Amino acid sequence: MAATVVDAEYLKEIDKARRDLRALIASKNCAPIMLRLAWHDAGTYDAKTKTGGPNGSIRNEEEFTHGANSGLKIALDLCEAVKGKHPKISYADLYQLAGVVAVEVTGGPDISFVPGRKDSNVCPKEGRLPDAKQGVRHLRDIFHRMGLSDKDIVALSGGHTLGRAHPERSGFDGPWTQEPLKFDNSYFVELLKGESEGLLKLPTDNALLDDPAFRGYVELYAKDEDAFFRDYAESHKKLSELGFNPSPSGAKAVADTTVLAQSAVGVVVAAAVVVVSYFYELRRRG
Ligand code: TBV
Repeated sequence: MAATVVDAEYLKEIDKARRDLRALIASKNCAPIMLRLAWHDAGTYDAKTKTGGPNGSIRNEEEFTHGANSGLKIALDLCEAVKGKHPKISYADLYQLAGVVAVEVTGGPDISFVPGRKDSNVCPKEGRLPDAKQGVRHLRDIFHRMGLSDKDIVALSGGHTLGRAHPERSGFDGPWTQEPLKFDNSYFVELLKGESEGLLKLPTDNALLDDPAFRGYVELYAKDEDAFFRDYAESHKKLSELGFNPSPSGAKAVADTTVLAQSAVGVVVAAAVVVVSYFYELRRRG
């Protein structure tokens, strides 16, 4: 594993990469597949063995050729352009940043992003991501293995507000919502409406209606978009940090820049006060 040292310079690169990702995602309309990439790198995590997770291993052919990752080479290649401009940034950070930006630029909630993930070349064995053809038991097995909760399962499923299934990738076809490039709570509204012409329901989508605990969250999120955005942002952050303990230096670097920014504001305000009092004094004397 290559170390990822989060210092002021690294944070500056993260900020630039964030801007490049905004422009890339807006111009290519690729928010959905970027979100799917972030999820598939992170979603291999196993809390017991502390293996898998958001560590960039999906960039290796051994992993991106897993059946569940079909089509994701497109997203990996798009990220490569940003990596080329900001080589310091780990792939692990880059893919998670792309996921956060994808949600942001399509109108979803802001998700707090802490950098410092290390890259790994150790690919998990195939079969850790969920299988769309299964039901409630399977969803719980997979997400609880990651250390995520029932609420996380439902909130994250709302990610299907973006994008569509492609017959040549998964064998399924169609979008989940009427506006697949807008991040909102329509996934849950459509799910409760039942089958509608042209929209997709996977067996795992319908499973969210079969279980009373899941269904409670579906109903909440369908009628309260603020609740969905709040829970989604929290669950997405958890997913993006599975097995990642931000180093004190990383957290400190983030805090330092905040303090720096605050001091900068302080200096500007102080200077303005001096200038204003100077002119005030001039007028009073003149
Ligand atoms: C695409 C299924 C984000 N997800 C997607 C496809 C399928 C699934 C279509 C792929 C294709 O043909 O292009 C079959 N993904 C699943 C299933 C699970 C799964 C069944 C099981 C739980 N999805 C997701 C989470 C997130 C996504 C947690 C993100 C937070 N997935 C996602 C997007 C797209 C897919 C945005 O899994 C559209 C990509 C829990 C595109 O348009 O290219 C919701 C949940 O993980 C199911």
